[in-house]
Amino acid sequence: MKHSTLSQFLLDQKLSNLNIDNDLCKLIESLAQACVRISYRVRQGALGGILGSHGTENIQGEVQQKLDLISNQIIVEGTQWCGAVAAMASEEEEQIIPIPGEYRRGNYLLLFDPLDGSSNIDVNVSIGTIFSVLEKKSDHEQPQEADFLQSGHNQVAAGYVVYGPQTLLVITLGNGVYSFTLESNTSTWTLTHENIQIPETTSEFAINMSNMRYWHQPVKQYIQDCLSGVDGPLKKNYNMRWIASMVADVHRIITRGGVFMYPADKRESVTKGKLRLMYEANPMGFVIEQAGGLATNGKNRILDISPQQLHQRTGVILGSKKEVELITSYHTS
Ligand code: P6P
Repeated sequence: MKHSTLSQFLLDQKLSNLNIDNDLCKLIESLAQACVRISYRVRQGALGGILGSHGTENIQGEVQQKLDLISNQIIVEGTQWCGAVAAMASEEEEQIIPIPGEYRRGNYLLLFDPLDGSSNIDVNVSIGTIFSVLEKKSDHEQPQEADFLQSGHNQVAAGYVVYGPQTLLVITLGNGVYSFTLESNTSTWTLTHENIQIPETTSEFAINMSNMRYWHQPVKQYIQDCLSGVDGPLKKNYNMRWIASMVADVHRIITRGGVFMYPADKRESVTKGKLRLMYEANPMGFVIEQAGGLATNGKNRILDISPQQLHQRTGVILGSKKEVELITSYHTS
């Protein structure tokens, strides 16, 4: 594999795929450079005054960390000028974000969770940025929220950046999943993994076990069967991981297999799930499917969910194809 840069990769993708135009390449490149700046701020930690709470709440009623808002601003300011975006939507802002009048508007809608895993910021555990790109289908000069409410199978690009021991950009443009490693001294994204494929089977699940008393029966039964090990109905011993940063858990899964589960449960605030459909479940679902895995809400394909609200939540079960199929069988039997 020739170690090409993100720019060379995007040019190759554009030359080999008519659906990929200059504007999409410009959007991805400006977003990737914004994430270089986020990576720098993340690594500053206490030296950069970025730790701790901002003292405000987002639309979800969650306390916003300083780095949530810093990252949000970096992405907005880092992409609004590129001429490819019609409007944006962020986990951190209730309303859609228009493009200021001085910039050319393009036809792409950018949705993002600027910093996922905020509870891990102050304890130096991997966090990430998640992004999704749709095309504006209407002829609205100024996009409206309704323009964003498209099913995940309409995405033209999606991916994430994980700020961990390495800073990695993982992206799909609908033709496979590719990973780039940031060379921070030169701010260069270098292609280091191509056509990533998730192992179809696994013996590793990721779920927050402290919520067990709230789970519906299918999830409870599946986890109990996993814990029964080689003497139980699944006839193998399972391992468990839970990082509480979806980006880090998903990256482990596309690297070595596994399943990630944040199901809807009996808590009033989680009856529809905890994770957000438009800028967490949909982009991760696109990446997972492009890498040969499956992504459901327990019963239905995530990418086929028809969104009703910008910040709506969904249950998420995603990862190794055969294990997600097994978990689905617990929900449909
Ligand atoms: P819990 C982070 O806040 C997040 O949105 C995901 O990244 C993560 O998987 C999940 O929530 C963790 O939730 O309830 O275990 O803290």
